[in-house]
Amino acid sequence: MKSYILLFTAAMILVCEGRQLSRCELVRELRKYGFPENQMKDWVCLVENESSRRTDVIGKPNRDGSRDFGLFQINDRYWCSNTNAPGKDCNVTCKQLLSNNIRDSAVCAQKIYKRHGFNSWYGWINRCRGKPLPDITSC
Ligand SMILES: *[C@@H]1O[C@H](CO)[C@@H](O)[C@H](O)[C@H]1NC(C)=O
Ligand SMILES: CC(=O)N[C@H]1CO[C@H](CO)[C@@H](O)[C@@H]1O
Repeated sequence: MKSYILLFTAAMILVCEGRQLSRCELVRELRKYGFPENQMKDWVCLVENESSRRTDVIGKPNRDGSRDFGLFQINDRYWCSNTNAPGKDCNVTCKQLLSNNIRDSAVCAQKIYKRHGFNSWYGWINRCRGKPLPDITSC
């Protein structure tokens, strides 16, 4: 019983460590890392649908067994390394992409965008492309 309580406590601490940004906090963070204003609503929509603006989300395994990490749900097949050493195309560990400091995630997302555009993200294709985008006028 005791060990269950310990496990539960540990799990809660892990759950609570992550941070859910408000929509305007997200906009502020994205501005800080130089995301262009004319793409802002698309990025907000993308992040809302990929991670609900939570920094610490690890997605369910994809069909090919790969997983998606963090705010932008970045894939470990090509972009981040699941070892302790930074690697793959963004030269980061996947764990770094779960940090409350979104710097590494932001830089990596911009790299992905540069290469493939928003079409890299199913969350964007399915829920944002050609659809009404989130209102950020008050941010
Ligand atoms: C990857 O990042 C590490 C530091 O995290 C750095 O030492 C290394 O030079 C980088 N490698 C490349 C190819 O940029
Ligand atoms: C699941 C999810 O987060 N869906 C969101 C996708 O984006 C639209 C527009 O911002 C939201 O309204 C949905 O809630």
